[in-house]
Amino acid sequence: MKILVTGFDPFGGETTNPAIEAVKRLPDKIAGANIVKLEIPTVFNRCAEVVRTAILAEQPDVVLSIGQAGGRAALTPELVAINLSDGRIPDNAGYQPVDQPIQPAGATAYFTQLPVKAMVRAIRAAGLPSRISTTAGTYVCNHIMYQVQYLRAIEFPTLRAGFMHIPFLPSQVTDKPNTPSLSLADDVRGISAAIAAIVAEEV
Ligand code: PCA
Repeated sequence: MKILVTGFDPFGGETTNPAIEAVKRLPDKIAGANIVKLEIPTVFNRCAEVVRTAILAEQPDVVLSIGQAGGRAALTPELVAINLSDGRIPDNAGYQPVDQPIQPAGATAYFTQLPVKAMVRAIRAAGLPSRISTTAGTYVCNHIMYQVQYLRAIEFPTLRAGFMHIPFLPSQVTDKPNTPSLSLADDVRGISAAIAAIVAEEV
């Protein structure tokens, strides 16, 4: 089994993104599955092409994308991606969509194929906070989750795909009062536990 794990680069004025930092530190094998790591840009009109190129090159069974959700206190596997982009801030290319469909002819929403409840259980069993999220927002993270599902619908029917948001790192909240954070080591442990749950549920 091969799992492509993607992580976004820093955005929104931050100098780091826990997503790519944690993805880079994952082991090359988790629960027997081969892990392929990919950095993707926080750019609406670019990130999906980068992932598609990697899917074509690597032929993964699963794509798990990781992004930062500043302010969240837990690792949160996302249940659903919606066909809408609405940026609170511009992306790293300066583009800020307002009320834009991602795919004008696409489905309103897609559910993930990943076992989100089992992922939450596995992360909690590793001693870390986790819950299912029912919204990935309307920024680049929802966009990539939706676009990978759309690619699955039109081009890669056997692919299973999903998304998980993770909190800020402690170094990102030194000047942000009452804002939760999680260490990089815990991010790596939590993502690894979630991946082990995905491998265990292989159909
Ligand atoms: N988080 C953003 C985009 C990139 C990232 O890591 C989001 O939640 O949409």
